[in-house]
Amino acid sequence: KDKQRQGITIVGVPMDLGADRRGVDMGPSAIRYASVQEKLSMLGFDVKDIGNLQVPTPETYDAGENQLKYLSEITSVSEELTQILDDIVSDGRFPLVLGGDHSIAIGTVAGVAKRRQRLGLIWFDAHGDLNTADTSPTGNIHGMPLAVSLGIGHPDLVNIGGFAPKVHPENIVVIGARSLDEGERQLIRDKGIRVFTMHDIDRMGMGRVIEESIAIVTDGTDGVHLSLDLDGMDPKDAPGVGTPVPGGISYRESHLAMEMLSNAGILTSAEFVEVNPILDRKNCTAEAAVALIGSVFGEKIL
Ligand code: 5AB
Ligand code: MN
Ligand code: MN
Ligand code: MN
Repeated sequence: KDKQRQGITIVGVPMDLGADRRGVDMGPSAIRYASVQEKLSMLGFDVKDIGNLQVPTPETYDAGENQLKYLSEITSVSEELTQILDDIVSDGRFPLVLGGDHSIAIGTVAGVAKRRQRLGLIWFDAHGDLNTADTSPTGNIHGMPLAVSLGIGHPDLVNIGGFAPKVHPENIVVIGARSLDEGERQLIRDKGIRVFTMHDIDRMGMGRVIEESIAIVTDGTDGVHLSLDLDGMDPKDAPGVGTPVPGGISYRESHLAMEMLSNAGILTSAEFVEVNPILDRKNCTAEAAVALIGSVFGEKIL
């Protein structure tokens, strides 16, 4: 297939019900303002932006149960997102989802997994996002989407799209982890999930981390989704995130990762989440996101 002619469909999900801090709902606007569509058109792709999903505003709803805040609202947005993603995939186009907090991955992953035998999943993040209502220190659903995709968590979330699980532990990698809760550590051990922590990245170098990651996510799979939480990057380079953790992936390391994934030609969908313009410096986090998106889609230095 001629990669340069592939269609990309952009969809924004201005979701902030899954996180404690307002502002991440403006992420899709900030990423658009940083010229994502222009960048992709320049690279030769047929780009279509279908706009934003309608997401309820937290002030108009009760958060509900403390350990699963906004469960019913997040469930209905996720169902809708699943359908939209399934349609984009069915049209033969590459879905590019702009967040929004990371709870949107529940719907994205469900939608891209729907018509696949087996999905590979790259989770680029400072966090594991492997909590459940029982282990979460906050009750925020953006800390749970990877667990949910594995079929672990509240049944309303786990069964979105009408099937579960969406991914198998053998085909998942987490890259950039440096803030894990005790329940998440337990789950990583129990399921044998390959987590490349910052320690591993320091020791191995990002090059080897991505080589090993590619082997894991392509082993027996028929598609690979990239779920990239901007807080995986170091807060010096990406300060506009709700849950910054020092000691992260550098600007260049993150680009190397995207460039290697692009060269391998394995990605079939991607999402960029957790950009919070309120906490940002001159939109530099959204600009970093767009630069990374460029690399994902084959932008080269030379
Ligand atoms: B993010 C924390 N583990 O569960 C929790 O930004 C943080 O999508 C979750 O990675 C961070 O609340 C979620 C403490
Ligand atoms: Mn995350
Ligand atoms: Mn995170
Ligand atoms: Mn976050």
